[in-house]
Amino acid sequence: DLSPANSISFFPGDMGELQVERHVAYILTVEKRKDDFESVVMEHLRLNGAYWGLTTLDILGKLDAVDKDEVISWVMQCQHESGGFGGNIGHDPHMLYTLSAIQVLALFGKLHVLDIDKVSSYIAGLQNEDGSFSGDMWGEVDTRFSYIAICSLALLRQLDKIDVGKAVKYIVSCKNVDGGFGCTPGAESHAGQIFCCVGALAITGSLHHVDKDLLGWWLCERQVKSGGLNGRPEKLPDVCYSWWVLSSLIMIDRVHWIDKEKLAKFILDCQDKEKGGISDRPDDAVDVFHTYFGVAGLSLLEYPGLKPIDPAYALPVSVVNKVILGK
Ligand code: GRG
Ligand code: ZN
Repeated sequence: DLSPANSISFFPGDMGELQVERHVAYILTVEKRKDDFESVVMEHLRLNGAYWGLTTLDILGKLDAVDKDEVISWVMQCQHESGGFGGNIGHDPHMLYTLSAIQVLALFGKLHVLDIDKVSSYIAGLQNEDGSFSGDMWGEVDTRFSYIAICSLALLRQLDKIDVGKAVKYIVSCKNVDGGFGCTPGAESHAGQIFCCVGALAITGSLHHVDKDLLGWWLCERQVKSGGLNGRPEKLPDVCYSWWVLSSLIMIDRVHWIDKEKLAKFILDCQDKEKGGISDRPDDAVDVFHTYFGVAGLSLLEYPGLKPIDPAYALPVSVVNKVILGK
């Protein structure tokens, strides 16, 4: 409920406001810069960066500030003949960038420019005998790639191209006694992998495999004194877990187990109030990645004025409704 009365009681004025205009300006300069430090470091994963930046702009209601045709033409140039996408023009294809490409095209309502059959065959071709997915032709297996395959194919309406039953079975085999999930069977629970596994199970209608109370307990214990969330026990809080942990709590219906107001304050404290952008912790350097997770986290917390984001697809609810439900 975004009605003013509700918002005011939930986000008192002394909390420090979200610097919408400054974050928009920050993202637009990062998108344009070609040769400074952050851009050089990000070169190989620019398609990921484009997804983070553009989704943030959309949540802030400012997607029309970018040249849509220019972005789409660049995205399509990142596609490899195999059907998968690389992080930039001429780079090798990988699941990570293939999802980003699909998400960016979905943001602009342009999924139809894709050869759907070719892209979905690339993704389906990376499913292994045990139901798991590799990230690319070199074979690294991780539940991140299970999520990416399932999310991508659901957005393309091509889930029937893979063995969903086996994919779910593999994810469930990565569940631990603490209720969480790791990157492979037996690997330690980590909030990032939990998002991937819970997201994939949510999209495939398989959340009954999750012990919601047990996992909800583990996830809400991620909140530390400052209000921020960490990704594992004994670790420092970081704004990105406002996405990984919070989205998971929402998907399993346990978000009321954390202090939402304290978390919102932690995120707002990580803003660079002069230059724009959000960092991992208060007073650290900002980057697009944490700007996305901060704004997306506030959207999940129903911060006033932000478009709601879907916790499973990591896209605005309006985009998911159009693509998945045709509304
Ligand atoms: C569409 C949102 C979206 C995601 C696509 C790539 C992917 C799917 C998910 C990545 C999930 C993941 C593993 C996130 C964790 C990232 C992270 C902050 C790793 C750092 O881990 P550590 O252990 O840091 O180095 P800590 O915080 O534990 O000190
Ligand atoms: Zn982080």
